Amino acid sequence: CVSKDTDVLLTVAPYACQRQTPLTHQNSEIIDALEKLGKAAALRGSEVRSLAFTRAASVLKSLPIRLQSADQAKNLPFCGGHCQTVIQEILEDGVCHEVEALQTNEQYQCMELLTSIFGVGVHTAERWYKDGVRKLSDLDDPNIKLTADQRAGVTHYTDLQRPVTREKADRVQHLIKNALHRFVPDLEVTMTGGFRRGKQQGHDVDFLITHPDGEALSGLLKKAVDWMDSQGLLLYHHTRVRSRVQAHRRNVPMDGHETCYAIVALPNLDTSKAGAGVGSDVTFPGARAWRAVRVDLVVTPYDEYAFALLGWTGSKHFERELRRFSWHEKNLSLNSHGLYSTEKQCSIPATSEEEIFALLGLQYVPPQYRNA
Ligand code: 8DG
Ligand code: MN
Ligand code: MN
Repeated sequence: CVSKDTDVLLTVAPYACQRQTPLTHQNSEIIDALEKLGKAAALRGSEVRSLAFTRAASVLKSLPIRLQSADQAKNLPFCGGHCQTVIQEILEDGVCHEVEALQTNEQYQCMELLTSIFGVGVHTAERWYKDGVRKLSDLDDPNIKLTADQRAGVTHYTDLQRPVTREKADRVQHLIKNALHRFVPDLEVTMTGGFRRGKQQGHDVDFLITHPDGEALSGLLKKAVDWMDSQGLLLYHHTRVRSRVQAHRRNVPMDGHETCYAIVALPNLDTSKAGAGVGSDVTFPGARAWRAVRVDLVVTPYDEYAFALLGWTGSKHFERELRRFSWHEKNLSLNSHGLYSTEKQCSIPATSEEEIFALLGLQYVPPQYRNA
C-alpha cells in the first residue's frame, strides 16, 4: 500500500531541465533496461520510440526513492504504457524479457559493435550490416570504404573502448593546456562534458577554449594541434572550421564552433618500477608507452562562451530538453551559440550559465545535477 507521503514525493517536472538529476540514482536496474530498449530502438532507426524510453529513464533518474511497484510510477511523465511493463517485469522477475532477447539478437549485437567505433553512426552501421559485416575484422575488406575518422576508430578500437578515468582526464588536461598555453598564455581552457558533471569516467575528454580577445583565438587551434602532432602526442585529428551557421534554425543540434576531434597518445605513467617517473622509457619489451584517448577541443568566441559551456556540458538528454523547453514554453531558440527570439528577431546575450537559466525562467541546475 502506497502512503499519501509517497504519492507526494512521486511528482517529477516534465522537462529534464526543470529538475535535478544526480549522477547516481535509486532505480538503476529499471533505468538500465529502459536505456537499453531506447538504444535498441535508435539502432533500428526508430527515433521516436527511442526518445520515449530515454525520457522515461531520465524521469526515473531524478526520483529520490526506490520504486516498489509499477503502479507507483504510472502517473509520472512518460512512464505509462510500455514503460509500465518494463518496470513491472524488473520488479517482479529481476529481468526484462525484451532486454534479455537483445542479448541473442545478432543484428542488435552487431549494430552495437559497429556504432561503438569512432566515426560510425547508425546509417553507416546499417549499410555495413546489410553488406554482411559482422565483426571488426570484416572491415579489412578493401570493398568497404572507411572515412579517416572510422579508420582511426578501428585502429585504436581497443583503447577507445576502455573508459577514461578522472585521473587520466586530468593528465590529458595538463597536456592540452601545455600545448595551448605555449601560444596564448592566458587562454581559458575548461573541461566540459561528463567530467564537469562529476562523472568519474567517460568515453572522451571535452574542452572548451576561449579568450576575451578574439584575435588570440584566430589560428590558435591549428597551431596547437600542429605542435602536439610534432611532439608525437596525436594519433589522429580532424578539425572542423568555424562556420557561421544559420545558428538559430530549430532542431539543429550541431553548431558551427571550430572543433578538433582528436585521438591523443597519452603517455603511460610507468608504474612497473618503483621510482621510475613520467617519461621513463625503461619498460618491458613490447609494452606500449602510451594509451589512445579521444579528445574534443572546441573554440568559442568570448560572447558565446556561456552558451557553449552550457551546450557542451551535457548530458545530451539535458541539452535536448533545454532546447525543447526554450522553444515550446518560451518561444526562444537556444543552442551553443546563443539564445534567439524569433518573435523579436534578436539575440539575447548572457555571460553565465546562471543568467541563461534565469532568462529561460528556470531555476539554476548545477552541472552535477544535469545527468539526465
Ligand atoms: P562521456 O564522454 O563521458 O561518455 O559523456 P559526455 O561527455 O556527456 O558526452 P559527449 O558525447 O562527450 O558530449 C558532451 C556534450 O557535448 C553533450 O552535451 C553533447 C555535446 N556535443 C557533442 N557534439 C556536439 C556538437 O557538435 N555541437 C554541440 N553544440 N554540442 C555537441 O557531443
Ligand atoms: Mn565527453
Ligand atoms: Mn565529446
